[in-house]
Amino acid sequence: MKTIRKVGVLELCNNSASGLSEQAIGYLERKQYVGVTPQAVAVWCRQLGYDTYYATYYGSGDPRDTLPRDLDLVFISTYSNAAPLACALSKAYRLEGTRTVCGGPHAKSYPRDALRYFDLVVLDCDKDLIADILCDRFAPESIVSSPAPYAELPTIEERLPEIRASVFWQGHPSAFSLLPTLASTGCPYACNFCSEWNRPYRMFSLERVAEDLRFASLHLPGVKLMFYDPNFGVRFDEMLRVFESVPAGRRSPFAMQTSLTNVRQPGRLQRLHEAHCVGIGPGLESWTENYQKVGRHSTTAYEKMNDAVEQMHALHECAEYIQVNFMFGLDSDLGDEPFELTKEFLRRTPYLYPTLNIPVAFGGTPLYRDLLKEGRILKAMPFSFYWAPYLTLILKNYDALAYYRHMADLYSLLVSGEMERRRLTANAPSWVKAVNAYRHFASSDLLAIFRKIVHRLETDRDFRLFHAGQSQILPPDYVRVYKQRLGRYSELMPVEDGRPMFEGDEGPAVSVPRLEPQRDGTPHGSEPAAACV
Ligand code: B12
Ligand code: SF4
Repeated sequence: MKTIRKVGVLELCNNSASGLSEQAIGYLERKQYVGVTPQAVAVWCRQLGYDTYYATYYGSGDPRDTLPRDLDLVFISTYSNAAPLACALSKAYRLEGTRTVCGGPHAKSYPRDALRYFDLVVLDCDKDLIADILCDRFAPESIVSSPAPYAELPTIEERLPEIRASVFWQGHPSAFSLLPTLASTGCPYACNFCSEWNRPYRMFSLERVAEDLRFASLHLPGVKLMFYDPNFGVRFDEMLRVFESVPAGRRSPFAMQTSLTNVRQPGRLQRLHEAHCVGIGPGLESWTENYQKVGRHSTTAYEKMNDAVEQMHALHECAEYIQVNFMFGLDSDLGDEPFELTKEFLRRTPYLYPTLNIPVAFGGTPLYRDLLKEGRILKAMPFSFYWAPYLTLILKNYDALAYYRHMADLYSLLVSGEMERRRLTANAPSWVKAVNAYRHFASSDLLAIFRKIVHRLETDRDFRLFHAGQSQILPPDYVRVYKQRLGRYSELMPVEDGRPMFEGDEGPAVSVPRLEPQRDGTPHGSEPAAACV
């Protein structure tokens, strides 16, 4: 086997974008969808002495043109919605003799599916695991994992070349650049749809977080930090003290997602404000499901909505940007109520822009296990459709037509002149209004697709049968979208190959044990590349 010297790390932040509007969305939004782990992998490869290339792909051109062609090994990181494209790229690389490794959310959710097309699939990783991969210490076609997620992320300073190459514009930050970072992994809650449901909360070393904050404040003043922690501020006081260690006036603006339980206690929002928090993503998810993370038990859905409005008003006092996530079509949702309550919520909180999600049962979650058992996952639907506006499940209380009519109706309100006027006149800074105006444009695109799907469901029996789980034939409209998403790689990954593999894939059950440490006892990860030879 050829010794590995030249290594690529490619993160797919998008599928192939077709048409101007999709390309604009790729450039304005998906460019920002950059993960921290691919950056960490690139830093570790470099530190280990490999000739390392890192790139992100957000929709335009050929993803392989972002990296040199003569790589010995390429890591491809992907979400499930770009998995068919990732698999096609892996096929193309393998044809040219480049070894391929799949990592990221898709690899964790559906490792066996990914293994059909990659040489190795990674669940959790750390620097030692990456060193082992590069030294060829695993048998081909293995699913591999570190014992736990890495305990330290390379610092912002160490990741600066990757940060410049991804979220900056021509190497410089723009007003919209969000610098991705992380201060913890895992979460104490167990929401049934979430990949973190069984991963214990672990905070990174606070000294390293402090070092990052100091570096950003000195060398990247004013650049917004985006904390990717699944649930930021679980140990609120300890975390906030680190932010407060940077003198007021020099603190970098930051955004994060957190559960409402973390910010309900008196004084916490004020502290966040003073720490220079400018964006909060509180997970509300549902009016009908009582997720523990919301922290307050309301007896009726209406009461919960009222309480949420009050919470949003309080958050608005603290942070300029609020992004609230909802999910519609959970088993607890029934009839018009969830949609009507959301409309009222939106009218009463015009300063925020919501994300209105369609539930997806990702591999490894309790939701996936239950719906797979009940035969409620559309098995012929390729992973390219694992993202709004597509429905990959059979819902309990809505047929597809009723559901899509509700979603189209909700989106009509979201992009209506009435809501646009309210957002423009709401008390919010101009950068927030600009982001919301962009999101208005992207939502209008989604609304057009919702309406097309409603029309198909009304007029095409085969389409209805497919969504009811009574036909396994992917409708021609979806075949077309699938091919568009693969762009020039569609022939390498025909639609039959894009059919997901589910059976026996209930979670990351397979984990190949690490090979023995090196004979001299030195830990993996500390040696330069030449040590592998
Ligand atoms: C931060 C975050 C985002 C951010 C940043 C995205 C990014 N590129 O990282 C933003 C807001 C942009 C985002 C967007 C979306 N997200 Co998101 N996001 C998360 C979140 C909360 C944390 C991810 C994280 O950084 N964790 C910390 C790291 C250390 O852990 P980790 O990701 O598990 O990574 C470990 C391993 O997977 C592995 N690894 C990870 N990457 C790589 C790469 C390589 C090369 C290797 C070798 C290993 C490796 O090593 C890590 C340590 O062990 C997770 C949910 C969660 N609660 O964790 C969802 C999650 C990843 N998101 C999810 C989804 C669905 C989305 C969206 C589609 C949502 C939407 N409806 O818009 C978009 C799609 C974005 C895209 N690129 O296509 C799903 C993904 C499921 C899937 N199989 O695809 C998750 C799991 C949430 C869920 N439903 O459970 N997201
Ligand atoms: S609170 Fe958030 S991160 Fe934690 S399990 Fe629920 S959805 Fe996942």
